[in-house]
Amino acid sequence: MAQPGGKLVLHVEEASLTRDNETFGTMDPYCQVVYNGKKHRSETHSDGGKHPKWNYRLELEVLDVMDEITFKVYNSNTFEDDQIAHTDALKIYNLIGPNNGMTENHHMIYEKKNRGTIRVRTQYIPNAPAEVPEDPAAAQMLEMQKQQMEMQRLQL
Ligand SMILES: [Ca+2]
Repeated sequence: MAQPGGKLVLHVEEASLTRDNETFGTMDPYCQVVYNGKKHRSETHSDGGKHPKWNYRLELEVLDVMDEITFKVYNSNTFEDDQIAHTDALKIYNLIGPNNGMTENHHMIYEKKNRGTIRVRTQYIPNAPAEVPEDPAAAQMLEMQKQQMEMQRLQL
């Protein structure tokens, strides 16, 4: 059976990083969320350093909970934004768990090494399955049965 999809509410709360790619001063991290080829980005936490907080809220229309989503953290620079770390491609299912929502720290990596974690809170609202179209013939049959029962009741 096809998944009906749903709405995913993401809160990218914060990260705890073990990698610092800023030569001078303190990193200004932001988070980029990549889902189905689309990129979404949080505000930049200026001087967030290795412990940026965003509380970035994002709503996504999910087609299938087996779809993949990736979180990437960049250092906002004057000339070119440098990636600090990223998660593996996670399935939406891994973010929401069995109860349609949870809070979890997901591992971040860079060049195959662990570089900390990113904390994501989720709520998932599955779409209702498509309504079965009402069958006019069945409705008419039910109405006739009701009328027959009513007539029988009156005859008793
Ligand atoms: Ca800075």
